[in-house]
Amino acid sequence: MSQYLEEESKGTAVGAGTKATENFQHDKAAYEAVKDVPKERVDKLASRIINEINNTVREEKVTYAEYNALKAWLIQVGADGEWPLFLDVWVEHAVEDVATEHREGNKGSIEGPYYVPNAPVCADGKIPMRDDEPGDRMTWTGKVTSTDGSPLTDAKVELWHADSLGFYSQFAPGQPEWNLRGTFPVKEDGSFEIHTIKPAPYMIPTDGACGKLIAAAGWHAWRPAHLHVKVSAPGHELLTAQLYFPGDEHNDDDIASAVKPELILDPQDQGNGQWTVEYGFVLDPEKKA
Ligand code: MBD
Ligand code: FE
Repeated sequence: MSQYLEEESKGTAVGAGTKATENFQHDKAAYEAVKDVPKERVDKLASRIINEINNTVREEKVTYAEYNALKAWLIQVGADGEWPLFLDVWVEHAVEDVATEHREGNKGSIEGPYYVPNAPVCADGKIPMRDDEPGDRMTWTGKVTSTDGSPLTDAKVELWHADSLGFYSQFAPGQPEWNLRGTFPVKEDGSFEIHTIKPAPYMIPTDGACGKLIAAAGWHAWRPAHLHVKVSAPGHELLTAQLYFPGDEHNDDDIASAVKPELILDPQDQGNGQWTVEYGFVLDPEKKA
């Protein structure tokens, strides 16, 4: 266990941030998706955000020293590769609320900066982990259905989460490439059974620009323990969500504001470090244009 901590804790904000930034930039879809947005829309959004900043400056009488500190800090966010972290922690939750407010099915939550597509398919239900992976074992059963209750027999659940030390594979050193990342196709009846570990509370990197802001403002850097999922099925809206654990002290003050009561699990302690939990997903059919 301490052998893992030593290796994994060599990770830095710049390391995780650089990887998150590179991964995002490999997805060239970001600009493509807005290529038909009219300039009136861009004008409105950009003007509103700039005006909000100017209003804050005037109302709070922001000094040159503060303005220069902001400039230095923004430059550092980029240098540390922390724009994905900054945006996903402090902005994405509002975007997610807007994007999913029409849904009748499952509540979702933010994706965050550490998703990697195409995780190995685990037909046996076992997520990739080290032989001596630290942490309690958890067997998770559930079913994927449509909003009308019918099972979605071609659904798949992609699961990714931190290890028991709070590190994500591919973003901190020391873990196998796909550690605690897997793709789980459901069975013929839409059900799934996944074997993984219970993750630990997660502290966002504190040694980069985001950590500097958190320290300067007297905030904390914690997210509650969480499992990330993407659940998909043909003809249905992709569900991106996170699942949480009852009693976590950060469920009520998640730095990323991404906890919803519907997403808190009810795990059962089977003793000897073994847990079971039941949680299924309800997907909304895609609206026909
Ligand atoms: C995470 O693991 C996470 O889920 C979010 C939203 C931000 C930073 C790290
Ligand atoms: Fe996370």
